[in-house]
Amino acid sequence: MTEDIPSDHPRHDSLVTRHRIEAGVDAGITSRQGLIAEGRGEAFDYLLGEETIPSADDAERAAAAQLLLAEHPVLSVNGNAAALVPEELVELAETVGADLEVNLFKRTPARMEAIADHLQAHGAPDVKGLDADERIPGIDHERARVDADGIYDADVVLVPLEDGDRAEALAEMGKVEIVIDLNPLSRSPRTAAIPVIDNIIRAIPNITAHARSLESAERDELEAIVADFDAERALHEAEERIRTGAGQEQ
Ligand code: PTJ
Repeated sequence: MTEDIPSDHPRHDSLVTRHRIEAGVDAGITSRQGLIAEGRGEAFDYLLGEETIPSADDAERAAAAQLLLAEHPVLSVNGNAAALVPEELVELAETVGADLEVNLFKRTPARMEAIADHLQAHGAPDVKGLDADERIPGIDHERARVDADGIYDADVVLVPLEDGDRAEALAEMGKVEIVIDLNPLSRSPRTAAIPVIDNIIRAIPNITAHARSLESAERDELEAIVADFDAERALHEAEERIRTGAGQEQ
């Protein structure tokens, strides 16, 4: 179905996203709440002009540098991320040497299995999250359950479309968080070291592209990219774009 949408259609990304989420719900990957989250995301994306704004591109480059610097990076995957960008997540994990771990807000064994199988069908050699032999302290909920040798052990975690409580708890654990979220006012990107205010369907391939171009960079160059990134400014510029449309072609 998504193949039928011409790439120059003015609402291309939005329509692709919507169709993938619908298919994710039908396949038992995405929760029904995921449909609501998608609607919320679409509204913000519309206001952002459905494009990667310059400050989001900077954030995506900083995210790539941070993932390359990490000792143990982990990409956290929920039902929306799995439906929207399974192959792209596998490619990013491979490019930066990260683990993929399924972590769900609405955790059920059936969804955990379906998402792990879906990622494996898209080329993931190994998917974490099913052991769930550790807990994130400070969260009294199923989404606290993580793998001891996955998110629990990670120094850098990429968390797309996250809820604020878990984002805060991961930050409390001292993890460097990269959060992808279209809403710059949401608590999770505000907690992140690197907030990426962009649609996940554009953000993940762009982080991978940056990581590929930085693959042979020295550590001090990568460290400088991360140090130069200004999270407050990135949030502010996204909010400005949403409120005023500044920078958008009319
Ligand atoms: O699969 P589960 O059970 O782990 O549940 C996942 C969802 C996303 C349903 C759950 O975490 C949830 O309810 O999230 P929220 O609180 O609705 O937050 C989702 C955030 O993601 C909102 O701020 C949306 O604006 C944003 N968002 C939605 N679609 C996209 C997005 N951000 C980036 N790209 C998108 N395509």
